[in-house]
Amino acid sequence: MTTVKAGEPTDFRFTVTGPDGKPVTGYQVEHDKKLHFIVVSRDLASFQHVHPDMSADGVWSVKLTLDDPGAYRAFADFTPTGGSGLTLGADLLVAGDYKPQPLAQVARTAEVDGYTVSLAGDLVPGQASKLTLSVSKDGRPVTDLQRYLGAYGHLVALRAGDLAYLHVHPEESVKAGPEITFYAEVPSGGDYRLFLDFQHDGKVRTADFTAQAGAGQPKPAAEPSASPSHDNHPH
Ligand SMILES: [Cu+2]
Repeated sequence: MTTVKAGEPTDFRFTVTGPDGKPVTGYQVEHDKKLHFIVVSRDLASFQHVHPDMSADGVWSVKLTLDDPGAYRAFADFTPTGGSGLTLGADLLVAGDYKPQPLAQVARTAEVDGYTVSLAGDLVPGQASKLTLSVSKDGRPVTDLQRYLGAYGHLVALRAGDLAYLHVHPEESVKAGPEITFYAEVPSGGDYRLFLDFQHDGKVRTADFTAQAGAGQPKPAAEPSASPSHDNHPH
């Protein structure tokens, strides 16, 4: 268990230990990076997606500031060279007066920095569910999204309650918006938090949603299950 001081930049360091008991130093690049590091508060109100640097001996480090007291969960999402994708988690604690936020209500739109992002599609337990996020600003579709980490958007999905980390696969697109399409596989019904990173005008922004899986009508079995051309890589 790691403790961090509220509001102070911390040089956060960690290693990934391999089956041989030694720090892993070989990683495959996925979405432009060898390792993606996600930090969320346990109440799923705050979210950070950062990219630590690794030294030759396999020690990762990243400047991290956790603004508010409370419990946080960090996820390292990576693929060791020659292996398959892994997500490892660790708890971080920030001492102080903790005011947990209630889970945001289920919503189809999110506002961030003057952008409106709308969500189409439903999470369906046990199958790849197509989610389309559309970005607009001042009522106009944004059609000049910028590539960030090799794609026009990155989506992280976490299950409320146990913070299960879900792998979401982007659909390859040559169109720079307004729509960004993903396939998310949720294992169960219930509430999920979705965090979309997208870049426009040189800045990365995060739009967040609460979505409920299994809330709509069950899909008829006859519906063709399109096999998306997704890869097996995380988010
Ligand atoms: Cu990343």
